[in-house]
This record gives sequence, C-alpha cells and structure tokens, in this order.
Amino acid sequence: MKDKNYFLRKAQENFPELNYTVLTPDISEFTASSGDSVILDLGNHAVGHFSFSFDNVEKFIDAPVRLIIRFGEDMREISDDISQYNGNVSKTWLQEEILNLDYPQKTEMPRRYACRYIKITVECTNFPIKIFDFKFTASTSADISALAPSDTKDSLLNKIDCVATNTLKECMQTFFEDGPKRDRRLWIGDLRLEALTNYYTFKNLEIVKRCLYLFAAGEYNNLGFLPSYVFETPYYNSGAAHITDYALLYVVTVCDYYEHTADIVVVNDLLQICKSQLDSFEAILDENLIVTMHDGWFSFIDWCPGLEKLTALQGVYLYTLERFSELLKAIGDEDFKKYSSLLSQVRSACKKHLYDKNAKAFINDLDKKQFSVHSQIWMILGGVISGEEAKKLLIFSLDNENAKQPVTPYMRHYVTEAMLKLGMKDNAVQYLKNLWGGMIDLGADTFWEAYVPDNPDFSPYDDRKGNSLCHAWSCTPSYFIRKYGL
Ligand code: RAM
Repeated sequence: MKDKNYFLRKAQENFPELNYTVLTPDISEFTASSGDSVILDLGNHAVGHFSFSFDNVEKFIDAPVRLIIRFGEDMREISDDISQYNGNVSKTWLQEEILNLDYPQKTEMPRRYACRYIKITVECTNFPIKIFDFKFTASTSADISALAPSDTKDSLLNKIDCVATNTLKECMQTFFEDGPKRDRRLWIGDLRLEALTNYYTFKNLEIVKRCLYLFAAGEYNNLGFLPSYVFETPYYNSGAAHITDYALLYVVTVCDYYEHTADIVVVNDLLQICKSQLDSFEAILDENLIVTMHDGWFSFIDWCPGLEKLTALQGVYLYTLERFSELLKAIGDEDFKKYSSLLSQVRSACKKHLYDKNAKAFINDLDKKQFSVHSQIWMILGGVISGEEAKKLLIFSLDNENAKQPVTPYMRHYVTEAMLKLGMKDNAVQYLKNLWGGMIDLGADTFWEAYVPDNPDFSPYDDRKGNSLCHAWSCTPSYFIRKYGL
C-alpha cells in the first residue's frame, strides 16, 4: 500500500551519507582581554560545526568567561548591527551566540552554522585568556570526486560554474536544503533546480529520489495540492504552506528524474500524485480554461514586489502539462491523450484571453494590466508563442524599465531557460555573466537568494540580514553551462 509510511520508508532507504572535512581558519591562536575580538576566515563558505579551546594565560581566571560568537556568510554579516534587525523572517536566523564558559575547556558548539567568517568577541573575562584549536567540521552529501571540471573555455563562465557547484554542494545535506543558513528545509521550487544541476555535476540520484518521496508523504491541502516544503528534523513534518506553482513543479521534477534515470519504479510510485496535482489545478480553471483567484492557494513565481502572477502561473501549468504528457507517452500511459489535448486547448485559451494584440505582449485585466518579464517568460515556456515573436517579446520585456523584472536567481533560471529554448545562446551567456557574474564581482563564494544589481540591499524580507547568501535555487548556471556546452 502506497501510503505515508511507505513513502517515508522509501525516503529513509535513500538517506545520503554525509562527508565531513575538518577546516582550520587562517588564525590559529588569539590572546584576548575583555572587549577584544578576532575574525577567523575559513577561506570559503562552509556548513557545519565549530569547536575551539581556551585557557588561562598567566593568571588563573576566577570567574566565568563570556564570549559572543558570530557566524557570517560574508563580511557584512559579521559587521552588521543585528540589534537593528527589521526583517519579517525570525531574527533567530541570524547566527550569533552568547557563551558563558565556567572554566578553561574545549567547547564544541552544538548547532550547525553556514559561514565563511567567524567573529569571536571576548565580552568579559577577569584576566587575559588564550583561545586556540579552532576547528570547523564541514559537512555535505555531495561527492566532490564525482565532479568533473566544466569544459567551458570562458574564464568568467568557469568561475561562475565553480561558485554554482559550491552553492549546490553546500545545500546538499541530508536532503536538498534551500539555504543552509535559512530556511534549512526542502522546498519544491528549490528541489527542482538543485536536482537538475545535480544531474550534471555530483550525480547523486539517491538524494533526488529521497526528496521526491519526502513530498509524496506530505499532506495535501483542501484543494489537493502537495505542501510546498517539508521538514525532517526532529521528525517529519509537512509544511504549512501550499504554493500552487510549486505543486506543479513537483510533477516536472518527477519528469526530469525519469528523463535522467529511466527509473520506472519511482515514477510508478509517484504517478498518481502527479496526476492529482494536474487535476487539482484543472479544477481551479474557469470556463475559459484560465486559472482564477481562489481561496486557499498562493503562487510564488518570484519575490518581485507587487508582482501580479496569474499569467505566469498559467504558464507554469502549460509547462507542466507539456512535460507530463511527454512522460506519459514515454511510459505508455494512455492518459497522455487527455493531458496533451488539454495542453493545446489551454494554450489557445491563453493566447485568446491573456494576450494583448495591440501591445503584442501578455498584458491583461487578470493581472491588472501589469507588464512583467515573468508573464512573458512563462507564456514562452508554456509554448503560447514561439520563434521570432517570442524572441522580440523576451528582449523587449527585459530591456523595458517599466516592466516588472525578476529579483531572484530562481526566476532568472527560467528566463535563461526561455532564451535557450528560443536558441538565443549568446543572450543566455551574457545574462549569466551579468547576473551571476555580478554577485562574483561583489565577492560571492556562493550564490545568493536574491540579487538586484542596482540595489545590493534588496531583501524579500524587508532586511538584507535575513537573506540567505548560499541559496539552492541560484546554482543552475552549472546546469546551463554543462548541459548546453556554453
Ligand atoms: C523562501 C526561500 C525558498 C523558497 C520560498 C518560496 O522561503 O527562499 O527557497 O522556495 O521562499
């Protein structure tokens, strides 16, 4: 019987092995009195556990020592004044601890951190102490030895590839995390992009399988959609949010998995769930076959403020229908006829109801006449327009300062995909160089959750300090570079 227990058991059978590496920072010892501090540099981003020792220098300390230890994914996170945090994600994501240590000892900090820099401030000590034996035990389930170098001849693309694979490596723990600093959970949208990149880099198929099963075990919402994220610690919990585009992208992730593995056993296990996601979506279409606003659902698309999302969501639906029909055809499932006929009907409906012939763009009342890159890209990926018409619209929307623009590497992944679908290889390369290369120019060791070139402080959470600087959905340049030989 394929129930929650079955899926959880399957997830457990594919539990990945973590590889550990002990890193030592640039400084090996530090003598300090009250108020002194030191910043350790691990040389690159790392995810793991920190330990150190401290001892008396001359006089025996006769009172506890208080240390403040801050972990930063970059130097700004080290120097930020976190008492001034105004973000709408919990301030407990900011990585700082106060330790009161009663006497000289070795301290192994119990929590896991994501950082390159570690700042130790001696807040209070009676007499000088020496702190030494710094160790950071880093973990990942990525097997570095499986990673072949990219064969691009372009040095910037090569750098981008290194930072992208580093990002994925850091997010690969016991499942595909979205960000090892925040949210440290498995989200469908991130999973899809991590899995895609993983097929061309670390090639760990078990972890993909595991993540697919973890969602299969989740609880549907009242409309029948899968949860958009799950936790596995301290015990399994399927998250409270249901994001409609993510539910659809789960189906696409299963299609990608089959394409890369031909693993029919897993597909058979998950097929019913995939069908039910598409059927639940069909149930929220109106008589014109266009998705309508409905209580109980939410779509993500991008973190762009004020974005209207119905057209883009409709594009995600088409994209999913296309991929799923292909999968069904490949495995000889007769339902492929049903989904492919729906695909062509919905495509025509989108051209009819969502496209403005005068503006030659997807601008409509459902999205309050908003012009966004997001709508255009998803309609292109959904196959509503193609060829020269699509190319022109894509370039026009990206160059148009009145159009809503993507703010996350997540949405930019789909922009790049649309370019490659339309054969615009040079544009895709330039786009990767500008937008991921831009983060490298600002010193990124791993790619960020959000990046707006002319506003480096942009945050979806009202405060940059809450942003994740090593974010799964940003790792896909390696997928593009390696798959398309850029
Ligand atoms: C944030 C995270 C995550 C993403 C969701 C929608 O919480 O950035 O990666 O998938 O939003």
